[in-house]
Formats: sequence, structure tokens, C-alpha cells
Amino acid sequence: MPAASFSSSVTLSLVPEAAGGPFVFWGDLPRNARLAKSLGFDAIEVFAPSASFLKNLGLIEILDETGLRLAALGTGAGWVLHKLTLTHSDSSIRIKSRAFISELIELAADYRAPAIIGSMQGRFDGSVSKPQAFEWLRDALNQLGNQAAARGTLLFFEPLNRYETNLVNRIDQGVALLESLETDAVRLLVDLFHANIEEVSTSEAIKKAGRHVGHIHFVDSNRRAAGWGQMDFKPIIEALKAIGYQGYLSAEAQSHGDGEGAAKQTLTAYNTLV
Ligand code: LER
Ligand code: MN
Repeated sequence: MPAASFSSSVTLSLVPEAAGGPFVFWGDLPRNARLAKSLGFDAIEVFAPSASFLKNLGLIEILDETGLRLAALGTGAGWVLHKLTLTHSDSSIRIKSRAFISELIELAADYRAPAIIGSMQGRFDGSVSKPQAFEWLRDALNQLGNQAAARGTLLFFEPLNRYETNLVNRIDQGVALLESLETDAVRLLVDLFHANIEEVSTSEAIKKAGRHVGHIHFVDSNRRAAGWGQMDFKPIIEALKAIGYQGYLSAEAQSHGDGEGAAKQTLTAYNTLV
């Protein structure tokens, strides 16, 4: 088992329509990237309206200037802005959803980073049965996972709590989905806020998931910065060490208008725990 190694990351949203969402920094990529670097983060995780928007924003120059790595690119703006999902009843929406994510996979791969699929998994409802939704989801993850693999990167898939999807809520369900895929390029993103709602034991679920865990959304029980809620992180960090996790603890938390404070608190917790 390789020794675990952790890196720190902080989320930055460039989607004002997602206001109130769990992102530490908002807007002004150059300023917030420089601040993240000055605080001591290793990387940023970016939530952008689209790949084309980000391409024109000079992300590569900012990463070069600051020395920050790109931890991952979120794709949830496809849902927030356009209500796109991979399991929508309308095939033209499913096609648009794959294209939206595919462009972000390509851009993320330019920075040797994965893209994340969370909200765009969608849900099953009256017109779409659960088996049909999972068939479409598996088909999309195989195609998009193969695309990521062809670019030498991975794709992260994120279980979400029951209030956001009725497809994949728990880590074990995520593992079962990944193990049903043809591609081996998809890893699980464990968001500790969602896990805190859905798991009997997040640490035990992480240990069982093992190699499938590829990314962590590092956040407290109340979706505030780690250390500002009631989560016991120690067993979770021990579980990540036990599986030889080598990846980011990426702060995806509500900052309530004080991004710098939430970022500083995240690093205090991070440096205490790892
Ligand atoms: C995305 O990472 C996530 O956790 C969802 O709740 C959408 O914000
Ligand atoms: Mn998350």
C-alpha cells in the first residue's frame, strides 16, 4: 500500500447564479488565486460557467504565475445554468449534457486535472425509470471516462445526498456503479458534507471504497469550513491514510461572504489533521 499523501485545494466559483452554493471564493480569478497561493494552498478547484468561458479567462497564465495546480474542474454549471443532466428524459438534453462535460474534460486535461460529475448525474422521475437512468448514466460515464483516459487523466464522480439526487447517494452505491463500468478512469469524489448525511460511518465507507476514492470535498457537517461544525475528522483522515489516499482535501464549503476567513480556517484544520 503506497503511503498516503495529501494536498490542499480551495474552490473558486465563477458562476454568480450559484450564489449561496458551497464555494469558498467567488469571482475575480486572478485576485482569489493569488490569495489562495499566499495563504498556502497547493491548488484551486474551479467551478466555471463553461469550458469556453474559462479558456478566455487566462487560467493557464494564473496557474503559471502563482504555481498553483488545478485540482479539478466542476461541471455542475451545466445543471445550475441550463438544467442539463445525463439522465434527462429528452435525448437532446442528454446529448448536450455529455458535450458540456466533454469540453470541460478536454480543458481540465490541458492542466492535467480531472473534471467532476456531481449534479449532472440528474435523477430518475416519472418519465424515466431508475434502471433506465442508470443505463444512461453508465453509458455516459463509460464514454466520458474513456475520453479522460485518452487524455491521460481521470474523471471524478460524486455521490450527492438524497435532497439533490435519487441516483447515487452513498459511497458504496458509487463503488458499485464504478465497478459496473468498462472504463477504469472514473474515481469517486467523497464530499464529506453529503457523506455525513448519508453514511452510517464515513470512515468505514472510505476504507471499503479503497482505491476508488480519488478526491475529497473537505467540509464540515454544516457545510461550513472544516472545524466550524461538529464533524470528527480524525477517523476520516485515518481511513484515508489506511487506503493510501494520494489526492486533495479540497475545501468546498459555504463561506457566507468571508472567503478569506473560510480559507484560513480550512488550512488551520488541514494542517492540524494531516
Ligand atoms: C458539488 O460538489 C456538490 O457537492 C453539490 O452539492 C452541488 O453543489
Ligand atoms: Mn461536493
